Amino acid sequence: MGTPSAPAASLRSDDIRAAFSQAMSVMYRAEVPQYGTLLELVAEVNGETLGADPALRARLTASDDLDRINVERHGAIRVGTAGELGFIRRLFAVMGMVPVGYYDLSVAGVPVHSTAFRPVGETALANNPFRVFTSLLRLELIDDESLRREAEAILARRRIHSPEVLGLIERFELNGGLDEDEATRFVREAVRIFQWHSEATVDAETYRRLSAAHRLIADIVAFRGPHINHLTPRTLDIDEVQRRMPARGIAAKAVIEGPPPRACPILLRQTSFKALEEPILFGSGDGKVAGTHTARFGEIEQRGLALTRQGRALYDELLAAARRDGVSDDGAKSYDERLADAFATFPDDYDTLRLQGLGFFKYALSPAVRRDLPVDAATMPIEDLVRLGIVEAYPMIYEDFLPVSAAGIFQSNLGGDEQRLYEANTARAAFIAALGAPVADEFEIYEQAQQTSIAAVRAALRQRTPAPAS
Ligand code: OOG
Ligand code: NI
Repeated sequence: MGTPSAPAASLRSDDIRAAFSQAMSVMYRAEVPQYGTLLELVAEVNGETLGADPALRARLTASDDLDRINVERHGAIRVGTAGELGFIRRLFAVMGMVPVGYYDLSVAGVPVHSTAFRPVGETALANNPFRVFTSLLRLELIDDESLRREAEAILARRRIHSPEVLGLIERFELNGGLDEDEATRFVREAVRIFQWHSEATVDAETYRRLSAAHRLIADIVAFRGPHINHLTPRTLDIDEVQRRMPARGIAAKAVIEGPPPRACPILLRQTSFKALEEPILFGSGDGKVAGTHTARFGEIEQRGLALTRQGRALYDELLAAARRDGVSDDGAKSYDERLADAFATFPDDYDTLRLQGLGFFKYALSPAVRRDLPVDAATMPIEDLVRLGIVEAYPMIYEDFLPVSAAGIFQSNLGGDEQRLYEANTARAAFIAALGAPVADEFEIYEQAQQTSIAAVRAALRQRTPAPAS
């Protein structure tokens, strides 16, 4: 095979991803107007937060994070079959989004396992960090064998994409790019895959049985495609947005998932508004019956420092301690109080977080770096350079998701305490086979970005210091 060459006016994957993210947002805003209200509220609070905190603004500017915040969001979809997941991987690859991480949600009573498709490179993330939390239904967790067979047969009959979008993916795979016209058509067809269908593909009785097995199963199996079930803008102050939601007529979930509020935010905090009950039609032809389906919602997130494995282990341990008695507010202390108590021992200043190896940082020459550097600057330990003010350390933003939080988000939108007990077997190998590619390890991605920034600092220092005499 010859060397593939991109078309003359090739659009970069980053641009296609940005256009797709924007088009999804426009579509979802039209489908779920409360999401639009949420966007307005988030923009308002972000503006106020930046205005009141010049240090935050400076830090976000220095780490390339400021520009992306207003366009930043994630979405979530749920697919039914291995073939659909493999297709979705190829679709997202066109937009520079690759699978990162494996989330087994069966341990939390949700019959899916998931990954996050997202950009990985530093420039790509700065350009547009759009991510999609993607779940695959685990039909093998349906006990009732005849229902399982039926669900399989229903899913086998559907095709979630148009021939046109498949053709464009193949073109991209062959040429390594799409021209402008192709990219426009690609975005249009890609968005269509995730649109809402108000007509179920099954009759009311089948829907009821699927739903009785698990409401998520009905949401995935009973429709023509994997509708986007939420989009999530990024806020700089999730507590404030949460406080202002009721005044805008938004019913927020009771508890914010993730770590407690902190001076130095870590990982990810999330909350959502309750899913809407939407009218749908069951059956076909003359026999259509009206009903409702509850699946789609809005969510907000606040992102903080990416933690190392060690930092993450500490997070998991403290979260488990806070949740030992559940997340309800009854008892002597509210959940928020128990959470704050549990996290009191988690260092809350960037220097300590860095010196104890709990978080990932990006290093850069200090803007105020002087000319008279120590001769051995290029080989000094990075911490010495930070201490001398030659190098600055910027917290790296967490780009991924949290399984316990994700389970909480799923549950809050299924209504009540929709939980089944599933065996905690890991189906990771099956997931990767369905995906047709390995999932990247999030910790390795952050580690590598940190190392790259250190290498760049050393290279810059070598240029500024005379070569040691030999
Ligand atoms: C995905 C829920 C997980 C998050 O932000 O943790 C999620 C879903 O409901 O399909 O989106
Ligand atoms: Ni989400």
